[in-house]
Amino acid sequence: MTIYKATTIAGSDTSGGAGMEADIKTFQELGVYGTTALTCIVAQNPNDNWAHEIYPIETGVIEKQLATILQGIGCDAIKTGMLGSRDLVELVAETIDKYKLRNVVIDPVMVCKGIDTIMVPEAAAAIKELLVKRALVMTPNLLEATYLADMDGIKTIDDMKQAASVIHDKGCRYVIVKAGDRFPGEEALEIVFDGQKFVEKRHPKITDAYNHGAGCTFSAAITACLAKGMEVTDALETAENFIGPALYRSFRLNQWSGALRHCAWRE
Ligand code: PXL
Repeated sequence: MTIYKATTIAGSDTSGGAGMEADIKTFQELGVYGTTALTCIVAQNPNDNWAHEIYPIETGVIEKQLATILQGIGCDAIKTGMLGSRDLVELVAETIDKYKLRNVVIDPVMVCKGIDTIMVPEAAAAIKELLVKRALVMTPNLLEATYLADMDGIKTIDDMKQAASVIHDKGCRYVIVKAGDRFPGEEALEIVFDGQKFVEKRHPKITDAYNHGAGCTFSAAITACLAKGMEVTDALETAENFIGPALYRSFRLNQWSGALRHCAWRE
């Protein structure tokens, strides 16, 4: 039996809903063996309104983890999550080239829920410069897409298409711009662009869901499917079918946060 393997280069969300925890739960659910190169630890402070405190891991240690995985084990697909410095983004770019990685999913984590500004501008600039052109798939939300496409803002579907097109022109093969629940109306929207045609994906908005970790889970599901040899469009379809139930069955953790239910698709 072939065991397919997926790798995530991501931060640890101690609360368990996002980051590498979301990624390996998703890999596991989709039948793929997961490995992790940890970039930082995020602790949430219960004495300070669940404020996210980020503790970075030295780049040299991340390099060691990547050697363990890529030199020592191998992987069929790889994704990135929170990359908090230019140094680290450079390391990821070098690693993609060194190991000739093809199934590369870049989730350009630049903002966290509730914070609408780019967290680390140098890292974001490096992602735009070095990772967009190395990505098979990118999954920006509206803020990230605005930044990556050098736009002033995204307010309409046409704006989303324009952003997807600009990001594609920078070298990424498939761009998925996620509006999530940010647009008014009954539907959550994604625009997918492969350089040829725009596909509008619409899903019923899941109101009242705890969506912490949804972005990580979605890109991890795409990565798991690519690891299994699926085409991008099929991987995307499966990821959508995976995230829907996980959101519907999301649950409260405490007064500040909740989490997706990663096993909901099989219940
Ligand atoms: O959802 C963005 C995200 C990614 N990675 C880590 C996180 C978060 C948000 O909290 O903690 C490690």
